Amino acid sequence: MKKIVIALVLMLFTAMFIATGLSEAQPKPIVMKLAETHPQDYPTTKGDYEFARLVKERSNGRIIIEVFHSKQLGEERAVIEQVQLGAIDMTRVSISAVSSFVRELDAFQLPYLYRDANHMWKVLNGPIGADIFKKHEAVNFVGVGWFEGGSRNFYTKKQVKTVSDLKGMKIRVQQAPLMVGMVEALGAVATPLPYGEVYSALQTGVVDGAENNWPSYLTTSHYEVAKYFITDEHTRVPEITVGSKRVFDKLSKEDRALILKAAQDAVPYQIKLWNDFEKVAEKTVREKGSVITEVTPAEKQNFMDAMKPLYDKQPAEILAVVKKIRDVK
Ligand code: GTR
Repeated sequence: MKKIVIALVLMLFTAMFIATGLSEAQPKPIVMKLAETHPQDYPTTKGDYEFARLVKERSNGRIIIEVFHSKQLGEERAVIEQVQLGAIDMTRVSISAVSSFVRELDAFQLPYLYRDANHMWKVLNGPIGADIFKKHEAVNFVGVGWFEGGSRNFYTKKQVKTVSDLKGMKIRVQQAPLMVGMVEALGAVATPLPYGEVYSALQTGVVDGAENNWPSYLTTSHYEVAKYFITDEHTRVPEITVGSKRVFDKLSKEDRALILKAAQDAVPYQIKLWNDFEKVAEKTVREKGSVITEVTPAEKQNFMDAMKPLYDKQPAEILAVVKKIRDVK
């Protein structure tokens, strides 16, 4: 009996020894955390998962991207600060949120800038997009990839039919100086707030309205507390994935290239999901009782005219990029 026990113990030790040897032979995977504000089934989150899938597949499981959706790692601004420090590896956010850190991004989010989504994608995928990614490095970020974010519209507790109806209204904006300026140009009172605080701010009347795309208007349930939506389409704000330069600098050149290419290759899938969900979101909020004011071309022109002074306030460097963007045909 004693001999059997000794033999078993010896076998156990041998097995443990072999297992340790094996795990030493196989290097631990590189695990990267990616923070996302939206829920698990939102088009940007699904785009994050596709990006992660491509990275895992192409690196044969050596690089794992873990997606933390639904603000599990915090609100966008706080998360971006953590990415800058290297405590979080990557985040998918709106460029508005990053624009307080990379001011040159203002050139990409001015109202009525792009002719349409195709124009925006040509800009982002071309040299102007590559250039702004490079600018991120000066403040310890890496521009990883772009995603589609549609266009943004105002929605309010009281019906807005014309741009002048917005005068004096308290409107929630993202925590970005340009967005504050944009709403102020309309004679409204800009209230910058984190995304997660907007529902209760609308509900309690801290703000009279907000602005966003159809998918966000639905998934945040803002339509429950601000049922008037006007299709003014004032901005087209790209979504971006930013990485931490501190983290990316530790990767090999090959791994870095693999990650950036995977981010790019996840885009067509995300755009398709976006376009489909945008329609579903619009239909759903209409069914739930939102009152949609379609702007006439003449009224849209009034919105454009009201926001023009914002361009005049931009520094020359921003206006130079705006010109380049407009020249992209
Ligand atoms: C959404 C965007 C989010 C967040 C949000 C906001 O459209 O996808 O990343 O920036 O807007 O308004 O805060």
